[in-house]
Amino acid sequence: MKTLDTASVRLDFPILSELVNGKPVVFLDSAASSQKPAQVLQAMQRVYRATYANVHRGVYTFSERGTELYDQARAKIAQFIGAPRPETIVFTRNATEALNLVAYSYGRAFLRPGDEIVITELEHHANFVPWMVLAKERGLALKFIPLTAEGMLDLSRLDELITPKTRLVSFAQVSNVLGTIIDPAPIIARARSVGATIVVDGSQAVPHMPVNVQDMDCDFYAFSGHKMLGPTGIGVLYGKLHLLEAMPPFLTGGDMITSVTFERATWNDPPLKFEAGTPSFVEAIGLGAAVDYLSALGMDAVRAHERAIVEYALERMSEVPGTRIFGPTDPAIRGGVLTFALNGIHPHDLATLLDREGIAIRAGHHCAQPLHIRLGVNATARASFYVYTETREIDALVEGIYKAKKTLRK
Ligand code: C6P
Repeated sequence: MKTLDTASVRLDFPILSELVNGKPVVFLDSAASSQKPAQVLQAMQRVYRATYANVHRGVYTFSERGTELYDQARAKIAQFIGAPRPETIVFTRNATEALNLVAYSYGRAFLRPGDEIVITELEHHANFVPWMVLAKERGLALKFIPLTAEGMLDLSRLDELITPKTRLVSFAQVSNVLGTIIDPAPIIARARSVGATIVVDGSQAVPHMPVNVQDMDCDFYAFSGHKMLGPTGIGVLYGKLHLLEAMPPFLTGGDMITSVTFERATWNDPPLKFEAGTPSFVEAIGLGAAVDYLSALGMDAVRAHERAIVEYALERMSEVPGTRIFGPTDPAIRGGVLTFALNGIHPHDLATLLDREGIAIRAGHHCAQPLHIRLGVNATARASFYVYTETREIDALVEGIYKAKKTLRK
């Protein structure tokens, strides 16, 4: 298997040579949003500089070229996640919008009072609040697969939780807080056996490991471009074609219709049925370039690199007195995030002190408040890793933590 040469990877990321507070930046917040390689920036700049015009509208060269590049980006993304055809890829603004699209369109059309939705206790708000709102509005029950003390899903009560009343099951493939990598197979098998629709939040999976939506056999799969080296403003919803065909539109307006009279309108076929208005096509082209970049690195190599980094980080952080580390300690089932709490130091204070050293980590509830209620803490600190992360940056983090402890006399 290929391994990552981080020294040469880092040369592709201009931002990594910036200084923060006079120190070389140590960027440990890629789970929130990743940095972008020059290849992505250049692909987008090429469109703006050489062939920019709105897509799907003009019969002139710039517009036709833009449309072609947009279509190519869709095909690349389909291939990257093992989707059967480009029409199953709907471009959205981000994962949040993709999940809302399913809740608003599929949920409101096909779920009935008394039906049940099953999610898990570790969800990000993006895969929690849309189901909670839908459940309250439609008189549905919302149930949760609980966590074990180690931060895994407790599947021992799966048959009790997912029953013939369950119409939809949704879960994150990788937790943005605990790093837990969920094995989708047993949950999907149980959901299939009762005929429930399966939605997977792949926001923290697609950027970091090989994903194949057909092998997984989910019905919908959502993720964001900005966490996988792509630009902001572009996300993806994969959906099985017969479901996308059966669903009503989410947003309406230009581009998503075939004809409009004073009395009625008819809808375009998927995916355009779900892409009302001028799409973020330059961003989609940028995401296509990000997918090319990741494919050239090899997703097995990306995963192996992060596994090694997280293993090193778990080791180094467990040496720091007064540290509580959340999530599985086995790097084989852990993505590239390390969430922790330090005795007597608020995560925001720690993040502020680390910033003085040029180190960026995230502090807070990471948009997973119900999970933090389960963990019994208000806030945590989180370092997260990607293709450009080096072990010396983990060393810098640990040194920074010791310095913060000294400053705060802890
Ligand atoms: N998590 C984090 O720092 P958007 O904001 O739509 O691009 O992604 C939402 C989302 C959905 N699911 C999971 C598992 C996520 O981690 C995220 C985004 C970021 O953890 C920002 S809150």
